[in-house]
Amino acid sequence: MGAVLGMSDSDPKDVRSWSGPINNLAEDERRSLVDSMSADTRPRIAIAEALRNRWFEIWYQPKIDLKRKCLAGAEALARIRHPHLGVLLPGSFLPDVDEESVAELAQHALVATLCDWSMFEEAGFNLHLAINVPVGVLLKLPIPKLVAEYRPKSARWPGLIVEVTEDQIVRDIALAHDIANQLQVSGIKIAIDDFGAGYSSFSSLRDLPFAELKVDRSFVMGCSTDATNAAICQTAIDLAHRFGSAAVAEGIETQADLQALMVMGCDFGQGVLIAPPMPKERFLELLRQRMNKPRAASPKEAMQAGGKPVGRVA
Ligand code: G
Ligand code: MN
Repeated sequence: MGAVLGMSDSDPKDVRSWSGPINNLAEDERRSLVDSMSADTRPRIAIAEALRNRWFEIWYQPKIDLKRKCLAGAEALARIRHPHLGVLLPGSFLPDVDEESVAELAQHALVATLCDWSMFEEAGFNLHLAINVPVGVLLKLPIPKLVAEYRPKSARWPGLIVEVTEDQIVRDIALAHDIANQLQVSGIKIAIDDFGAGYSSFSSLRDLPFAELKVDRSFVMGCSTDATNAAICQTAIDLAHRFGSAAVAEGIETQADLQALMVMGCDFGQGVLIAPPMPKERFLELLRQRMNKPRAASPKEAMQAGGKPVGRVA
């Protein structure tokens, strides 16, 4: 991976890699950065068994503000660390699973992210954290009660983002609307996940209060060269802005795609080019490293001082 975000001394706008090469990753952690296992060879693990044995870990994938060139938040992603099979991605524990088990896992992720926020804040970062929860599970969980019990007490807490996939939202838009309104009271905002893959008609989203539109990675990949994908990304970004929401590109893997998305006016970006999902401890370590670096001068300040332009630290 390339230079650390904003630390390139040749181009202050370089956002190629926030994480830089991630050292200290065990071999199985490195292999699990993106889901490359085929559906037939994946081991299958029951969620209840993994929860009982405390095999679940919440990993974090940094989300970068592409305009301010700094870390904006992180998406929480569930992983199993199996004693014999190593680190497993959701393909090994989510397909065909009953809603009760998904609810238990979602509750675990909700409580973990509410608790972890304070740890990241102590490291000097006020982050917008996001979790992934299906609509059915949002209805089952006592979310206001859980948030009231576990939310950070700090007045600086910006709330939590819940990512709901577009196909689930458009299946019952009135229900999604009710849920979004109810959750707002608890400081929870909705992001529309995997946007573009759900074939919604734009008008169905008209009245839904959502904070983010997350453009599905199948359209992000190759958006610098594929005219169709570029058109879809641009349309989604413009649509988000017209609704007063932010556009997030998921799964950015190449410098060319990142550049194209920045030209299109995309607000936030995630993807292995910038930073892969990583265990909480690695994420915290990177946050602390950034805080301990002397704050870099703005490009303008650096130019005035006669030095090379440097970017933001975080
Ligand atoms: O559905 P959702 O958008 O929440 O998917 C998140 C998943 O995408 C995670 O499991 C994560 O491992 C994977 N992911 C994150 N960044 C990338 C990327 O740059 N490329 C690919 N192929 N997958 C990614
Ligand atoms: Mn997501």
